[in-house]
Amino acid sequence: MRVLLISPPQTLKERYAHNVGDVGGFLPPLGLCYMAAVLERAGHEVRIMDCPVNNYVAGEILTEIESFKPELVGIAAITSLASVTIELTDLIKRQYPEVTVLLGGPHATITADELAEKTAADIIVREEADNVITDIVDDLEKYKQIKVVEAGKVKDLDSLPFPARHLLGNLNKYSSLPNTYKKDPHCFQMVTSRGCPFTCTFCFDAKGFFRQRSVKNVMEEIRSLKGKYNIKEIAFWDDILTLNKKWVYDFCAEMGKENIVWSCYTRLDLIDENLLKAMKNAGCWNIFFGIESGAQELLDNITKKMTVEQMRNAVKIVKKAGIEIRGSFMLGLPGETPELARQTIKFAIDLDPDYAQFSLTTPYPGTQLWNTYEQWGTLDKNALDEYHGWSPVFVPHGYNSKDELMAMHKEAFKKFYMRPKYIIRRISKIRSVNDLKRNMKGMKVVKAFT
Ligand code: B12
Ligand code: SF4
Repeated sequence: MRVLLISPPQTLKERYAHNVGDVGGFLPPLGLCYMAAVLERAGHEVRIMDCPVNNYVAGEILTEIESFKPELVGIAAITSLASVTIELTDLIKRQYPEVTVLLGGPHATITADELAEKTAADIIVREEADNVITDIVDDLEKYKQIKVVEAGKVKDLDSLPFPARHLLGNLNKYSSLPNTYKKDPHCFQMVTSRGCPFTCTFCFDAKGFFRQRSVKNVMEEIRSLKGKYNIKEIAFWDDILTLNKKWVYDFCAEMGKENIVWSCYTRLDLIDENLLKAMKNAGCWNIFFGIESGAQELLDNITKKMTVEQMRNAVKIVKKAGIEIRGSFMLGLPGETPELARQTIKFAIDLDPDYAQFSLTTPYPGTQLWNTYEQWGTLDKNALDEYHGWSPVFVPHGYNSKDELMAMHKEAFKKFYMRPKYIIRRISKIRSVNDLKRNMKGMKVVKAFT
């Protein structure tokens, strides 16, 4: 069967709600690549239209449907693109009623029943579609009757083929934000695990069932990427790469042989000195940590299950290991007042990570915070297009207005990045033309947020 998978249109300006110019970069839709790989393995003909990176809008999608004549079109739905996804679905069904339209992804997972009722979509899949996609293709009529399909989670990640990156065209059009690559702006992305068992109330992935691929399977993918694309750098997109320390040691033993630099995401309570040493020796140069706040009561309100002191100590050992830190902080948290926000900003300055990101708390549908927001503040439930972490859709009771929260957001970026100490350190770390370019791009991003 011919299947077309679509990542819906979105500009960088829409994604960041700030003018980051061409610095933001686009990243590949790995979820669609996984589904495409499963379909190709079963003998189907698949195309992926990644609209954001190619600057495609609805017109190009209709032209592609006209020429490729897919029997099934799958669209990935995230919350900030809910209305775009719905409009696109209705447009395709109006023009090509014979084509089956399938929706999936985080937003479809949460609002499947509503989408089934309010849109022209034929099938909506909850959770990890690589589990069921070939069954759906084999019997479209049956699944159209079922309409909302519960895919659940893939138990054995090793059973999946490697993502079908070859369907994305020239991979050089993808590029990472300046603080997320070291050597190569076109660095590759991978996922070794899915799910996170922690309980942060704002997070879409909370209380997830953690599964991880075997080291052997991950290394096979890395070696095949090296062979095909001569890759020099990888960004691992797992929520918490270091949950299983034994796995990390085994992985580092293999990764150390590859001469590849890499970065990852994890929690500050899932690392220790020896582990970091092994990671550093195996090429890890940068870790993203969700630090969120410097006020203990705010950490408790979101059930981060970590103390401010724990974070302070953990940051020290990451620095000692010589690994760069991307610290993610949140403003507008439940229970926050401007005073507590300033405590977070001060904490960020005290910790002094290599990069700090200050995002605005966004209670995505399906999160615990979405269900309990009234206790904590006001939420604009109609502004789903702005659910991207950079707009004040949620305003805690401790603030007078959205404007006050936005002013705090600017203040955070200014206070953190406009410090002479920070600027001097960045300049002193420049070792190559590449480093210089990275820093100049970084300055542009900061400027957009201040
Ligand atoms: C990497 C990443 C990004 C990257 C790359 C996005 C891309 N091009 O794919 C970047 C940095 C660009 C990004 C941006 C954003 N992201 Co993001 N991102 C992630 C992250 C860490 C990994 C995504 C991934 O590849 N996972 C691995 C693959 C295998 O899983 P998957 O994508 O979920 O796909 C599976 C299912 O969802 C489903 N599925 C997915 N698409 C489709 C389509 C169809 C038709 C079907 C049937 C099924 C289906 O099947 C797939 C295979 O099992 C996730 C968290 C996570 N751990 O998943 C957040 C996550 C997806 N992001 C999120 C958010 C909010 C955003 C932003 C809005 C935030 C921001 N301002 O930066 C923007 C949105 C911009 C955009 N257009 O994507 C939220 C989504 C919540 C929501 N309700 O929408 C998540 C879940 C993070 C979180 N914990 O809250 N993101
Ligand atoms: S914020 Fe991070 S640690 Fe917390 S539930 Fe989400 S992925 Fe897990």
